[in-house]
Amino acid sequence: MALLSFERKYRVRGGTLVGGDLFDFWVGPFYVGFFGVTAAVSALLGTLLIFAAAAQGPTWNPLLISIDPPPIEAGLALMPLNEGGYWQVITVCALIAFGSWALRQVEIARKLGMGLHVPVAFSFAVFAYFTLVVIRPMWLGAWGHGFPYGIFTHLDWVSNTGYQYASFHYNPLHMVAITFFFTTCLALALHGALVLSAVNVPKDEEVKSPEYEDTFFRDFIGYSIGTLGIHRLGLLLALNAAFWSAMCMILAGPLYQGSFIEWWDWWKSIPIWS
Ligand code: UQ2
Repeated sequence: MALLSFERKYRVRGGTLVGGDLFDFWVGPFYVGFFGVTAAVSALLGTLLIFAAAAQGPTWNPLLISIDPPPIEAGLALMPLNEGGYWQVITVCALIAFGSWALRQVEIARKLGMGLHVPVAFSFAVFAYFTLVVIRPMWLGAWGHGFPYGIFTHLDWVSNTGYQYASFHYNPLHMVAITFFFTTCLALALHGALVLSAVNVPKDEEVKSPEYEDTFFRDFIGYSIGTLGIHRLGLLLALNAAFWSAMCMILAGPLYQGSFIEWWDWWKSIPIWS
């Protein structure tokens, strides 16, 4: 791929965390870096292990393939490949790949003198995955509490894990997480619509300036959060959605084992109501 004219200015040396100049180069449009190498190797190895594990199973139907964690009885032991070991090494590969991906983002941000918002944001997603497959299983004392790597089987896991606590929609932190997801959608819908309404103008017509965007919302609800503010809000909402998703799974199991419907009994029985 040809170097775009403006790319020369941005393809600058340095900013690496590891390896100095050794991996400081591009392959086509992609920056490599030390963590590009570790990401590629761990992603490739993890994918090959998924195929190897699938080959041990009874089906190649993509919907039915499942790579299961060890049985609960195995506790936190390292297991032979066919007894949950594949799941364990695939999980390690995934975490190395995700961690490398985040650190590669850090290197690119440093190279360009930008903030670390992207790697920080991505890390919240990795943290949510880490919570499900490492923190919660270790806290509960068995790798078997991790979710299986399969299309239908991970859905079964979500369903079964939910019903284990009677009704997961009564999990208060699940409520918080969902509220952040919904508000994220509201904010992105508002933002996308507002920007398009100002910028996606008919041919030969001049685009509207940000003052128009501000004015729309001042006319509409008496308040505009501003062009920078909406992005701060969006990031805050999205990070909270991921964070409270992880927290609701730490609540369910490690911190609370009963029914989430009954969890609310304290609220129904506080003296204010009687
Ligand atoms: C805004 C603004 C933008 C926006 C949006 C708003 C000019 C282009 C969408 C309006 C957003 C508000 C009032 C906050 C809504 C609050 C929640 C919790 C959804 O003012 O500045 O920039 O895109």
